[in-house]
Amino acid sequence: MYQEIHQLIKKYDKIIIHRHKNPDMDAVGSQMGLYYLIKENFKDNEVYVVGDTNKYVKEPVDIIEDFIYEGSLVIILDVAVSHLVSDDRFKLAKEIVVIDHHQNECDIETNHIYMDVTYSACAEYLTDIFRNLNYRFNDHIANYLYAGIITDTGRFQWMKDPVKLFNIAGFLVKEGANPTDIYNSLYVESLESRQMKTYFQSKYQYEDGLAILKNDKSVYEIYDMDTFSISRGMVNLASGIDEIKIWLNFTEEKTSDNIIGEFRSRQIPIVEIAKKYGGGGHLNACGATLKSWDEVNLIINDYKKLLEEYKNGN
Ligand SMILES: [Mn+2]
Repeated sequence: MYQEIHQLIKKYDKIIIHRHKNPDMDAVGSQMGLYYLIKENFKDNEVYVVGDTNKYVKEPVDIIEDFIYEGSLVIILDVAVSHLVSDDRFKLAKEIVVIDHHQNECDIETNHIYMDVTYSACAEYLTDIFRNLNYRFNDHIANYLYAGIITDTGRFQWMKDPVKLFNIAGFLVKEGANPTDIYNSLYVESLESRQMKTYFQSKYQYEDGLAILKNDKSVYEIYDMDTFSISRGMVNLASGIDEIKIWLNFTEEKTSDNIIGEFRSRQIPIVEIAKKYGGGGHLNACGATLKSWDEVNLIINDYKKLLEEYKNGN
């Protein structure tokens, strides 16, 4: 079933791996995991990793010229919407493979689309594909893929198919992933970082089952951090509260007037509202880029209505 992917990797000696902008650990873990998988199994292939960087990107990405794309295979991971792909030169490739586990429609022009929402992480999907293809793994590959899985599942809290997921995670541990080391590198934080979270936690507003955090540009005067670390990094400070069914974090970008919205819920599907505002993601974890605080208030109202419907036994 995945032979086509293998044939493509075999056919092309030049492969460029893309993933989504503002990478999370699943995007980076998938990208680097696949990079080392191809390197481990096809020593002579030219393989590149490209994209924007942040704290999750621990190894340098490749800075490549346009001509490298000539006659190349591009593999796009953890995203299937073209404007969310980091580095839009993927269009210059000879052929494109998309591997993703999100809920979105794929608008990237290619016949090689692998989208399966029954995987909780792209890294889980990749592991399954290349395990089935009998590729050789090593501990470096396994650690990257395992890190993608534990971050996208919130340490095995949000699982689409637990039996499949634990099986695949177990496979990665057998191949050399070290969960304790990964946990320590991802979740032990500085005192400053913990104190900062306390600040954001205290700024959440709670009303009628909804938690709302709004960060305008003044936040950067208090904390000099990137937008993503606040939007994605702080949204789940409101998770795990019995009365709160949906939690929303809105953060004005440092370098534009756009407002990045991150939305989460425990049970209620919330992705349709994100899509209505041009965003997307998963059923219970999604986001959208809003143009103004007025638009933010519109989306908050939509989520209030959704909660009302839910309360009335929808
Ligand atoms: Mn993912």
